[in-house]
Amino acid sequence: MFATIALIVIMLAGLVALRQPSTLQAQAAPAPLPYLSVEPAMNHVTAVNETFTVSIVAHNINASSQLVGIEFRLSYDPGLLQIVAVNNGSFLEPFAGAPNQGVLYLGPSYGTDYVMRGGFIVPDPDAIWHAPFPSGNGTVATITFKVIFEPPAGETAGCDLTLFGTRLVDNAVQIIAHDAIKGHFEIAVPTLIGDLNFDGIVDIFDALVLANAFGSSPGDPHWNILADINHDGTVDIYDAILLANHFGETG
Ligand SMILES: [Ca+2]
Ligand SMILES: [Ca+2]
Repeated sequence: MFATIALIVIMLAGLVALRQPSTLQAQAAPAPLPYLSVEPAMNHVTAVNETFTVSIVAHNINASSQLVGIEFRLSYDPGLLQIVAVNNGSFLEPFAGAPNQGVLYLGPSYGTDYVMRGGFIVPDPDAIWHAPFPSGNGTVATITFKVIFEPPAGETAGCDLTLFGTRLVDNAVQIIAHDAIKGHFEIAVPTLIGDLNFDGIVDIFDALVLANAFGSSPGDPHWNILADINHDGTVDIYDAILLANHFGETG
């Protein structure tokens, strides 16, 4: 009998170990693990004082994990960006109805280079949480940044938008294992559309810059944000057409 129980414990321990992906695996294929991400991952602006909004999105939340609270910190470069708005996402709302008592949002609270935000489902008056528990994907919060720095012509500036100190908490106040995926921000101020090398004329050299980045998206080794002339996150024929339309122009 004891031996049987011991065997079952060992098997369960093995199963639990199997369910804990290594960090490397999590980075390569985050899909099976719950994760928070910054979306869109790439944020490109072309002028100072522009604003852009990112969503903090929860993914792969499993109802069986009985999640009741989410907290995150998002860091940025305060020399480049200023936060102008933090709004609630709706992810927890559908799971917070009676006899639960709604969602309580915490923050935003600001550090020198980050914002912190939390929210949790308020249990019933006896401190019991009731199903259904959160599942699937949804937006936890949206954060709007204003760009406060303009790089010199021909240069770009940018920073990561990094999630850290993230916590997914279950109804036993235990941390649910999860991953966090950062976003990025870049500003490049064009003086002449299609002048990708900033020499004052749109010519074959700019076309070569674009050709070198052709087919790329953010994260690809040959990605060049300048070549994405229409700012849709891919260097493709539409960018080439824009360049061609301005071919020969000077400024
Ligand atoms: Ca040029
Ligand atoms: Ca493009």
